[in-house]
Amino acid sequence: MLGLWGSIATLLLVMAGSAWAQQPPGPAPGSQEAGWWLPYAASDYSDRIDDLYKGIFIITGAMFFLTEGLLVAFCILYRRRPGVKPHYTHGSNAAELTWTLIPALMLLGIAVWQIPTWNYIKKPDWDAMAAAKDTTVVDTLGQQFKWNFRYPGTKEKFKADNAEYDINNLSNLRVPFGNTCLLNLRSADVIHSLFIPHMRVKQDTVPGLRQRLWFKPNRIQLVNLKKPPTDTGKKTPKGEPYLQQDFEWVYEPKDFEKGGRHFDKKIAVSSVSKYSLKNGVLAPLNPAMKHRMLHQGVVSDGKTWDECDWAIGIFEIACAELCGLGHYTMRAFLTVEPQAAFDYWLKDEAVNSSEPDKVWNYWRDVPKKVAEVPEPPKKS
Ligand SMILES: [Cu+2]
Repeated sequence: MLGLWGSIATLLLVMAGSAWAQQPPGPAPGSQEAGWWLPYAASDYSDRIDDLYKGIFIITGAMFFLTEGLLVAFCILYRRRPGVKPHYTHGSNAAELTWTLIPALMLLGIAVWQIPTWNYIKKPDWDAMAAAKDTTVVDTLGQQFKWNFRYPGTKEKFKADNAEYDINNLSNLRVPFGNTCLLNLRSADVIHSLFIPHMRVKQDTVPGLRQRLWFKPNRIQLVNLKKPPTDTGKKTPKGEPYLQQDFEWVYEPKDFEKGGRHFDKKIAVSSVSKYSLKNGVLAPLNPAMKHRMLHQGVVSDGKTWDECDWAIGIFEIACAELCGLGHYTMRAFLTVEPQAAFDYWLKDEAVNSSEPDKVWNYWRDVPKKVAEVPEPPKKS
């Protein structure tokens, strides 16, 4: 018994040691399919999160079956039998020590094993990241029951005099492919939690505090519009057939540039979701809509459904904190798109943006002292 526990603990310590030695983790090569009931992994560090998840799942799963198995086995082995006298025991210090120390060591092993990944994701040099050329900074404001996004500095960048303020985009987060996305995160009312499952990122946001999170998308989906969707045989909750659109992955931003594999494709870059793709990615398919199309590095507006051959898949953003009765409607979308399409969208929004939503009045620098918190406006 002791030998088994001992070898498990040793294994964990070895795992922890090797993880400790391999920091800092670089970009993961990326697997096509995450498996284990997980959605596709689509960001720089998502494979590392998955490795931790799977490792901890295996360890806790094995422990569950081991302990529950022993419990059932002992119930059967030492059940009441006629003529057999029970043996009374008043505890064993050796046994107590064993089953306390070994799980403690295992937990310690897991704790050490995850440190490099935690530091990589949670403790980057935030200022350097925000200042880097290939970083897109987005202000993100949680509100019952929607996510507001804003791109600071864009008014100045595009010299858009008619824009009242920086672009603010409700429920739609757009990021150029190949860029790091840094989100400044705040809440206007209650505790929310920004969750982007495919990026393997989740961060609570608390009123009065600023949180930051970052991710770097490392693949996007191109949805084939020319192939009709296939029927999976399953039903949606509404009882309709569950359809899936054919798609392929793109790993390199340069594939969309001149000479790249997808340079000549006619790609719809703005649309809405209709069918769900495999593993929860949403396919932007609405024939009635006019699309913005990227073709040979040039974006053109108002294309019809038939003119586009491909479309960009959309990732879902959710709130992972039960934040009120409308919590389940607190949903937004992440579009990772080629740089040219993103630039076009950003400029268009900067020039044509409307008044910012009043909720942005809540956005202010975190006061250093409690006394500096402004008084709420008095109700007359
Ligand atoms: Cu919420």
